[in-house]
Amino acid sequence: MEQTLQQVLRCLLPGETVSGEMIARELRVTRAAVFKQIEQLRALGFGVESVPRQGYRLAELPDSLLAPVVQQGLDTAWAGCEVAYYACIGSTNREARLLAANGARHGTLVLADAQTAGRGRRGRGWISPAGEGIFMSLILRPDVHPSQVARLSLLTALAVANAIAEATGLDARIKWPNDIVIGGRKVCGLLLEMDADESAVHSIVAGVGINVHQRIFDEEIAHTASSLDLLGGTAYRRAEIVRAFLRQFECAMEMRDEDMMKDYCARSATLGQRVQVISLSGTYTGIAEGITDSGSLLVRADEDGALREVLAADVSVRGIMGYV
Ligand code: BT5
Repeated sequence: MEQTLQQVLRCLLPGETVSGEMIARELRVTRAAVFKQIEQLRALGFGVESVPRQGYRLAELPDSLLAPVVQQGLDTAWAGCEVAYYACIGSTNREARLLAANGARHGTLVLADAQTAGRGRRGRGWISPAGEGIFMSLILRPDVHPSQVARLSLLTALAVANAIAEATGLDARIKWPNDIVIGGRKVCGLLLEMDADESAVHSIVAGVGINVHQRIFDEEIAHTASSLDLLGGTAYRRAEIVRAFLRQFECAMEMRDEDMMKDYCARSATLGQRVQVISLSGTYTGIAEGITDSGSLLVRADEDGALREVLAADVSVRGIMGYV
């Protein structure tokens, strides 16, 4: 059903008037089946006009993440080569890992309009209301050793921050290690998961959740979170942001390490700031001075002036003046 819907949409996207008969012939379904899908598209907000004796014409495109909408005009070489869209799913990361285990191609994107069990790090959750955000997971099969995966995590953060900046003009910054913040508010979280053994990475799933249209937030995050629409004072198109992400991801993958790190540092919200490092063994403050190739944060501790390496897995880092 969903498959045919997306195929009918693909026929209509160029904006020309197409006859029901032509669509039916192309998709090898009945005209009645085409009509049913047209009705379904209308119910989803697609403005499909009936042109007497000529057929159907797509006059208005809603803010949809259906695969044909996302892939329209996408000019990447491999990122987003295949898009698996779900109106509602538990977690796109979980689905992407299953697809990867079943041989999904490098560059396959899993996208959802809503998640019921969106995952954050260390067992935390990601609030994922229908139609409000972008919930996506990119499947990667890079030829890298497990020790090089940290680079991919930095690169994903850079690609998302660049994509948000490109699509909205907003000053998106990376809060180490995996948040994207704007004006001190979290608008996006990243979760990379990998399937690897000691010597080889089989697949990596780069999960990205972006708040786009939310105007109200659960109490838990009301003081730290925001959305692109709220910050930009307009209504952004989610598919455009997804396309920008896929493009920026390919660009970042092509970059030399030094250039990527330079761009990452330029987009960092954390570097140069006084931070509080909260770990199981205690809390201390210091200045965030650098980021290593393996993704650790270097903090000059206030108490003894020593440079300490902070691993992403171990700690929370908070700015002294607030969330960032
Ligand atoms: C993250 O974890 O920030 C990673 C979130 C990754 C979500 C994406 S959505 C697509 C893909 N599929 C998945 O299942 N996951 C990925 P962490 O740093 O642990 O932050 C989680 C914390 O952020 C929560 O405990 C909340 O405090 C807060 N939070 C939850 N939902 C939020 C939202 N929509 N906006 C801002 N903050 C949120």
